[in-house]
Amino acid sequence: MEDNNPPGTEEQRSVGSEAYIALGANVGNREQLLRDALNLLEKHPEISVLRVSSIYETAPVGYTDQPAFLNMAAALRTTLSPMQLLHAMQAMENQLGRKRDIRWGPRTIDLDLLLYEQVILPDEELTLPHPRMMERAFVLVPLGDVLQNEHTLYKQVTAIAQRALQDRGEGIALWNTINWQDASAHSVS
Ligand code: A4P
Ligand code: MG
Repeated sequence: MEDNNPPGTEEQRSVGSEAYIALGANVGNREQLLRDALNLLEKHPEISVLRVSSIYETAPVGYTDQPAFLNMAAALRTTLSPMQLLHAMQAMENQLGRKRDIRWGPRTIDLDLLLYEQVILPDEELTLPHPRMMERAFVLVPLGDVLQNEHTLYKQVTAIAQRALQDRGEGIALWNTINWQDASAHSVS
């Protein structure tokens, strides 16, 4: 099979692999940081942002003495390998001012790779599926918005997400909804 599609074309939306990522921010202008991250992803010649979830405000999990997060998820199509995609995401985190100090602590922007096709990878540098995703409502609620209905995890993810949204104790509330087509058309760099 020949793979000579120039990057950034419409054709790129139908070639490459499907990946799902989680985005989180709890420092600074949280919503703008999420939008900036989406714009950086879309600008990358080997990444297309196919669908974005709503934005949710979520109570901090793990290290709880920190501000509330905004969390969302996105479905991507990419011609990068899983490791190349992780490195591209880490470069974007750095570009958006991410400093790594406290693990699970406050962050301008956190980009986690949740799923890459059906790839299973036990590497410490990149574990797929993301090792903590199924325990975290702040990941599963937005993921449920963008996961394809045919995906093997769809039923499980949306069942947990629905319960979490109904149960106020999970600390997850709808914050805003992005119209991604409009957002990308009017994006400022
Ligand atoms: N790594 C391994 N697998 C992956 C993967 N699938 N995706 C490695 C991304 N990274 C992966 O990540 C630490 C290391 O994990 C990296 O070296 C990478 O090679 P990091 O982003 O540098 O550090 P981190 O974000 O502090 O750790 P981590 O594990 O991503 O933290 P979590 O588990 O994401 O927790 N509460 C709410 N409500 N919302 C949140 O978004 N986030 C956290 C962070 C805690 N509490 C939260 C939220
Ligand atoms: Mg992370």
